[in-house]
Amino acid sequence: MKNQELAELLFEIGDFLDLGEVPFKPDAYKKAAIAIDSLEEDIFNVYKKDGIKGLEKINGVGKSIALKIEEFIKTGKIKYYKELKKESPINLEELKMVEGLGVRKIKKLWQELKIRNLKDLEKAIEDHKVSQLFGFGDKTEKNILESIKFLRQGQGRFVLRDILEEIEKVEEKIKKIKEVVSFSIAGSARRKKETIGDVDFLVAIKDVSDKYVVEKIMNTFAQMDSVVKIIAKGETKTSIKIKNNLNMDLRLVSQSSFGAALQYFTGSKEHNIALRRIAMKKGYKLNEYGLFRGEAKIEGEYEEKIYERLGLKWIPPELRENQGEIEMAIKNELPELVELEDIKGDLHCHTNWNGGKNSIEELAKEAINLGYSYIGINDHTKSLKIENGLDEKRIKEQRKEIDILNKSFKDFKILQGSEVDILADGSLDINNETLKTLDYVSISVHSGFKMNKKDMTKRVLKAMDNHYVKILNHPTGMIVNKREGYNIDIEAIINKALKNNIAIEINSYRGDLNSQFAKLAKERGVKLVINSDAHDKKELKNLEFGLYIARRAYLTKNDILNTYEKI
Ligand code: DGT
Ligand code: CA
Ligand code: CA
Ligand code: ZN
Repeated sequence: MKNQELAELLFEIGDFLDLGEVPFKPDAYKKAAIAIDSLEEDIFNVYKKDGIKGLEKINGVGKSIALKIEEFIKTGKIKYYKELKKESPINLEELKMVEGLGVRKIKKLWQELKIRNLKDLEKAIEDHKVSQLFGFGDKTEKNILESIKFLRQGQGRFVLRDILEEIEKVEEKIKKIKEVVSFSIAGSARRKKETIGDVDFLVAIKDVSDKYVVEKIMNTFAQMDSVVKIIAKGETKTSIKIKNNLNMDLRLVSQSSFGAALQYFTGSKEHNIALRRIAMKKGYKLNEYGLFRGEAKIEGEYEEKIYERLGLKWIPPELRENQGEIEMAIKNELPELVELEDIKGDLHCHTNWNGGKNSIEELAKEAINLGYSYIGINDHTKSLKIENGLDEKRIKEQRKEIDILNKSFKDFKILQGSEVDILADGSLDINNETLKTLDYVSISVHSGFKMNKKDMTKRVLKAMDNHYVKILNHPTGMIVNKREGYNIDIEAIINKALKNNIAIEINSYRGDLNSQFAKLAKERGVKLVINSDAHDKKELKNLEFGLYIARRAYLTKNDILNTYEKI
């Protein structure tokens, strides 16, 4: 279904028009985009059934937008979008990545200071021009600068969630070729790192001297619709660039070397170096073609056997960072990492009682589809006004709805939690009398990010002393590749969690906690909980990304609160 892709495109057209001088029009595009994004039916079907007339029935879609949708359905593109992008002096894509910069602010920056891109913006901040603009101020200028610094650090790296769809498209295309014997994702994407530099694919055919087959595979890869540039095309490796500047490498080997190549190209480099050293000590040579003794190849086809020959248990890719996994594998002490099937429920999702899209019932049904035993409704509380947070009275009303719904389920339960706001002084914005009625209480910081470390730590520690608290949500405030966390003494938080028996969240959307802190928490004996933070039932499945963080943190089933039947 391409609804989302189309919606994004229309929304961006709206953004470009916003920058220009045409009133009313941008709203039309955005309205249409929102309607298409929430359409249950595949837009292709709508068109197939009733053509343009069917499209025009969608909220916000008039004749001119309907024609553009038709073009998208027929060609996968909208020319008008390309034109706008080309004509616009402003690099909207780049500027929108800056936290806190919306189209309105970007327009002002252009009109007043002729800022076209990040570089211009940096320069203007250096000259303290931005803070003088109406609606900006010193604080905004400082925040923008910090965000730019953060962007620069992570520049060129991608969040796995954002590129997964593109990865799967390649996988589908290549696997379809009948001569392909083995296929795997390799590199950091196989290790499920939080951010990915480029995506590596490994393909094996029976024999790489078969030039015809080699050519066929490399062509298929290089000629995919999404390719914007072929960086290099050879017989063993082809590199391409797709949209958003994401690079992909495909390497082709003979099946007899597939295991060795997979080991090598999965990395990490540090892990490989340590492994090669072990091989050398044992009198072997290890490279991407195989494990050799002298000239004789001893293993090559199976990755697991290569580890075995070196005296090691097979190591899950997520652990391959040379952070102690090799020593553990030698001693046969590798942990049995938590699996998706171990997860019994999600304890952080939002309904349409506040900023979420779906009803409680819709979320519950989706959770049942995913095989969960429970779902925890974790709506915001009253201080978070933009999310229409719940006050005591609405929490009570919501309880009634949940109680009624629960009567209709067998072997499944909706839990009423609440994502209670931690106020600046560390108190909670919901009274204890109400907290007592909830099935569990989660707490989080959603404001005052700029506090100093001492005050922020004190604030959260105080909140954790409320004895109804069960879970601390997204404890550092970071959003992977987007926002740095606030200043907080995470060790002090972990110690308090241990003392008060509070679980700490790995938030799948934000990537907070990250794997390093999660590992530390486990080592101290603190339980973690992996949540999706879904605002839409479709996002429940994003819990998988939190699971990867947990696995990279060496966590097992027992370390995770929501692997238990009862929390
Ligand atoms: P990335 O792309 O920055 O997220 O990280 P990786 O790990 O995917 O790195 P990449 O794409 O440069 O290379 C893929 C794998 O190939 C890497 O994990 C290990 C292997 N590799 C690449 N270059 C070297 C090298 O110079 N020495 C060794 N031992 N392995 C290498
Ligand atoms: Ca890579
Ligand atoms: Ca690569
Ligand atoms: Zn939330």
